[in-house]
Amino acid sequence: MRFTTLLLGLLCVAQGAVAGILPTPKHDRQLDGTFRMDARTVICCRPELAPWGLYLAERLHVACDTIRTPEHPVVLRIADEYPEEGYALRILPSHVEIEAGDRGGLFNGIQSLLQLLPPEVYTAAGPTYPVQLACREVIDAPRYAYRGMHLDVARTWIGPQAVKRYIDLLSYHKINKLHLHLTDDEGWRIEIRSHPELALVGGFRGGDSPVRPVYGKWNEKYGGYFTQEELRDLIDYAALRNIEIIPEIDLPGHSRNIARVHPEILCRYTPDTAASNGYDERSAWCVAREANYDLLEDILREVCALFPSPYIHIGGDEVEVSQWSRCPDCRALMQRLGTDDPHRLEDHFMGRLSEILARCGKRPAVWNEAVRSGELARTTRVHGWEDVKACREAVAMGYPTVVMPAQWFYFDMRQAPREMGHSWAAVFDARKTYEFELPADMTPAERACIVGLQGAFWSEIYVSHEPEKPDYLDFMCYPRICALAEQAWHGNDEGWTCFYDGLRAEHYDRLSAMGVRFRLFPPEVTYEEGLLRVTTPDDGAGIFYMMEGDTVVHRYTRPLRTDAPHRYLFHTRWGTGRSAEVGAPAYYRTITPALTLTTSMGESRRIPWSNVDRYRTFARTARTCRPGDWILYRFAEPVRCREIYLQTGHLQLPKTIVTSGYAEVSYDGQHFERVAELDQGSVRLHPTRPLRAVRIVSTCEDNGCSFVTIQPPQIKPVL
Ligand code: TNX
Repeated sequence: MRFTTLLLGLLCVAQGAVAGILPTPKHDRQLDGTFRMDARTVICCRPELAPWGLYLAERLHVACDTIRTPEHPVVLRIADEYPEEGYALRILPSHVEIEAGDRGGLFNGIQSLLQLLPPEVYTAAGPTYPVQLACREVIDAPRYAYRGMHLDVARTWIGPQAVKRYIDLLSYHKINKLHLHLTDDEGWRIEIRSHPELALVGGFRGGDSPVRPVYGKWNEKYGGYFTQEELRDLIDYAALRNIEIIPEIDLPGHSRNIARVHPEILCRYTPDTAASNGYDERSAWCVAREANYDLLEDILREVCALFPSPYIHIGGDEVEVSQWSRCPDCRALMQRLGTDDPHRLEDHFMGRLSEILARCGKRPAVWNEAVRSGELARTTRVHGWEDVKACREAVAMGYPTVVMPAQWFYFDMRQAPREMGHSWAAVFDARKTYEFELPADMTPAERACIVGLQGAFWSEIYVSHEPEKPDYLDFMCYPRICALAEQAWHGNDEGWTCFYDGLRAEHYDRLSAMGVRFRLFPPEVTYEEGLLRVTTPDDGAGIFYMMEGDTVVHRYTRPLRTDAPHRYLFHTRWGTGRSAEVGAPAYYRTITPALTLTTSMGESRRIPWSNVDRYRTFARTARTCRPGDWILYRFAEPVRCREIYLQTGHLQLPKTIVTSGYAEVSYDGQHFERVAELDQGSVRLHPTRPLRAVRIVSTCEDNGCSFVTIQPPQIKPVL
C-alpha cells in the first residue's frame, strides 16, 4: 500500500517535471535542447489557416506569414493521421510545429503551446522576450468529443462582451461547447425578427414592462437581449476558438416571460389568482392550441437559421403539468391521444417541436425529464442534470447523453457551507468535480451513449449577491471549470493531489494573468491557548485578516495572541484569486433566546411562524408584502448581543424577500426606533443595549411572489 502510494507520488513528480498543460495531455515528453522565442519569431501557416496563425501571433506579439517559411518559425499545419481535435506539438531547437487533423485540433495545440509560455501571454502586454522553451513533444487527443459549459443569460442579463470573455476562458481550457440558455421565466434574450416584441418587451422586466421584476432588480426596468447580428458575431468568435454555441429556448415550461407578451399561448382556464395572491402562475405553453405551433415554428426557424450547431436545445425541464390537467383543450387532446397522463402531452409537444427542427435540418437536445417515457426519437440528445440516475436512465434507453448531474457539475452550487451560492443539489468544490466517476457497473453499450461532460452556471442568484460584478461568476466557475476540463479531456487517473499540485504551481498564475477572480480554498482557523493560528491548503497564498467592524486589511505572518478570537476574519489571496472569509469557531457562535414571531402578512399553515421561534427553519407569510407591513421578533427577556442578523427570503428563491424596508429596535418593548435600511431583504444590527424586540417594516409594493420567507434571526453573543 505504502509502496504504491510512493510510486504514484513519484509518477506525479515525474509527470510534474514536464507538466504544466491543463488539461493533461495524453503523451508528453521532454526532449533535449531549447527553442529560443523572441519578438522576431514568425508564425507560419497556409493562407486558409491564417485566422489561427493570427490568433497565435496576436498573443505572442509576433508576425504571421502565410507565404514563405522564415527561419526558426512556429509552423501550423493540417495533416491526415490525427483523431478529431487531436494534435501534435513539437518544440525543437530549430522550430516549433503544431500539427492536427482539423482546425479544432490546431486550436487545441495552440492552447498547449500558450500554456508552456510565461503566464503573461494571457495579458495585453504579452510575454517578455527572449523566452527559452524546453524542447518537448506533446501528442494529444480528447477523452470526450463533447466538453461543455452552460451559461444562463436569461435570469441575469449577460451581454456580448461578457460572453466573449467567458468564451475566451473556456477556450483556454479546451472546452468546446457553450450551451447558451437564452430564455426563461425571467427574460427573453434573443431577437426574433418575425416577432420583435419577444425581445423588445420580454427582454426587460420591471418598470413599465408587463414582465414582473424579480431577483434583486426591483426599482428599475432591467434587462437586455442579443440582436441576431450580435449572436452571429458571437458564433464566429466562438467558432475560431473551437467552441460551438448550442442555443436553448426553454419550452414548454419556464415560459412565463413569453406568456406575459403573448398571454394567448397559455391554457384556456381562468387562473386561480385567489390562491396565488393575484399572480397568474401559468408558465407552460398550452399543448392543444394549434396556433402555438405556428409561433413556435417562426421562432425555431430563425434560431435554426442563425446557429450552425446541428442541435437546438428546446428545454423540457420542470414542466408544471397540472396546468394541462385543468385545461379543457388539453384534456380533450389527451382523450384523442388515448391517455389520462398529462406527462404524455409533453411528449406530444416535444415531438411536434422535433418535427419542426427536422424540417430545418436540426436535431433536438432536451433536459432529462423530457425522455422519461422514452417516446422521443433516439436522435434526441439528452442533458442529464437531475442526478446520476437520470443520466443512467437516458443512456439505458439509448439516448446520446451529456452527463452533467448537478451534484458534481452545477457551478451555481456553494463550495463550502458558509459561502455564496445554491445548495439544493450539493455543496461541493473543484475536488468533487475532479473526482466524479461514472457508475462502475455501466455497460459498454451504455458508456458508448455518453457524448461528454458539461458544467452549468445558472444565474438567478447572481444579481442578488454581486450586482454587475464578474467576480461572483469567476468565483463560482474557477477552478471548478479547470477540474471539468481535466475530467472531460483527460480523466482523473492522476488523482486529485497531483492535479491540485499542478493547479497551484502553474495554473493559478495563469488564471491571474487571464484576470480570473478565481476561488481559493478557505483558510483553516484554530484558536488554542490564546493563539489564533491560520493555515491555507493553497500553499503559497498570502493570508490576510480584518477586524470585525473594520475595513483595514492586515497581513497575517504568524499566530496572533488575542482573547477576542471572534473579532477576526481571515481570507487568502493569490494573484487575482481570493478565498471566502473565515473566522475562528467563536466568530460563528450564536445564541437562541426565547422568541415570538408575528407578522402583518399572515401565516402559511404549512410553514408556520413557530419554525422561527424555535430557530429550526424558515417560516412563510400568507401573502406578499405591501408598504407598512411588518415582521416583529419579540424576546421573552432582554437580549444582550454584539450582532443580530435578520434575513427575509431564501437563497433558492431570492425573490421571496421584503424588497425594500427598514429595521427598528426596541429596548423597552414599547417604543421602536428606526436604525437601518434593508439590503437585499436583510439587515445586520449591532445593538448597544439589551433588546426587547426588533421589527422589519416594508416600504415595498409586492416582491414578485405570493409570499415572504422569514429566516430565524442569527444572534451573536457578547463575548
Ligand atoms: C434547476 S437545471 C433548473 C434551473 C435553475 C437551477 C438552479 C434545470 C434544467 N432547471 O432552472 O436555475 O436548478 O440550480
